[in-house]
Amino acid sequence: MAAVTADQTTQSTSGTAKAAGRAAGTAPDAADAARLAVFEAAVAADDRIEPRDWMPEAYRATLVRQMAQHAHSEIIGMQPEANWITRAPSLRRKAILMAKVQDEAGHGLYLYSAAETLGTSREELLDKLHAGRQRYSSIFNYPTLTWADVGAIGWLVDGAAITNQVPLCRCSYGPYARAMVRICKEESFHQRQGYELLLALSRGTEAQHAMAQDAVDRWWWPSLMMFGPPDDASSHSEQSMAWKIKRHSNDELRQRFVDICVPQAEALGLTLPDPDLRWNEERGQHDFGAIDWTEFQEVLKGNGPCNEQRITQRRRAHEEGAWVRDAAAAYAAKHTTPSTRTAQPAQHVEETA
Ligand code: BYC
Repeated sequence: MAAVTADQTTQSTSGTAKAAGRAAGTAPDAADAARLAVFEAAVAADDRIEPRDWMPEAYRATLVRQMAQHAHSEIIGMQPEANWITRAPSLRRKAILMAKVQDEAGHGLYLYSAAETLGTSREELLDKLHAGRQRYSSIFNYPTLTWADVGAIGWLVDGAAITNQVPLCRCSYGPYARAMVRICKEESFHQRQGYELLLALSRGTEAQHAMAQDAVDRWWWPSLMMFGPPDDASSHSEQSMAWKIKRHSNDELRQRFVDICVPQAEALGLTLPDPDLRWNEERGQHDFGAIDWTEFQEVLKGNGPCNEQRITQRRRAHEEGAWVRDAAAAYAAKHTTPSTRTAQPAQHVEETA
């Protein structure tokens, strides 16, 4: 482990807690304890941990796991909606949907870049996704059967994502928190487009209303599963909350989402498919029915309706994109920046100038 040096005081989490770490002794154990104390004090003080700050390996590994899963979800999440781009019912709807799917590719890029600051490359993360060694959100293993599914994804899936992600803007790891600020702004637009699309269908013909209701019936429960297993079965929550990576538990955020959706469903003129859903005066929150956690576990094991299709398509897209990566690398090698050039041997600088 690198020693805590004066250099660390120049990092952006340079609160008093961090500065105290400079006093670390020379004995390895004492130095380790001092570094950990600095890290823990920074987290307790709501300072941001930045890439060059010392951090426990388990904190780094947890961030890589969550951020990689998040990035993978963004790019796999392009598939169900892209399925409808060519069949959007108007030019306006097509343009909106294309922009949304493109935004999701962008979110994936912000997140892979943020994960790279932890010392892991995008190639490595993609290899793990393609080999089935890292996860992506369960929600994207469900099919988009009708045009109304595009609306239900926007309203419910992006709505659930915002509920989960707004607290991540205050995540203790700086690059992840900053990426989330921009992502949440765009997700908010995505959620509104889905809501507006469903509203148009709900107020349309009887068949359109039925199509909207059917989409909500199919997406409601999987959207609740997006928040992860119940708190008593969540293996990572306690530690992630202690590190302020997560600010709320899975169940807290799920409850918040249900409470937000109930009045929105009423305004849409649609019904949430849960006979047990009702306001609980005492709790000041809605009670809702039992989630089918067996279905969730099956989807996580790869047995959801579209797991196979999604990962096959992802691997194919990666292989077909090889020429783009090669071209980008060749272009970058040709157009090195001035700072890169000074690092090259003189002969090379002359050749590329
Ligand atoms: N799906 O201990 P837990 C989007 C796994 S994309 C699959 O509670 P944690 C969008 C979990 O990984 C937005 N796996 O975990 C894009 C763990 O497995 P391992 C996606 C899940 O991390 C395109 C195990 O279950 N959002 O918005 O503390 C179009 C135990 O769980 C899921 C994010 O990724 C799941 N739903 O909490 C439209 C948000 N849930 O690793 C929209 C960032 C749990 O032990 N991520 N697992 O094998 C998080 O906030 C957290 O990682 C979670 C889970 C709340 C999801």
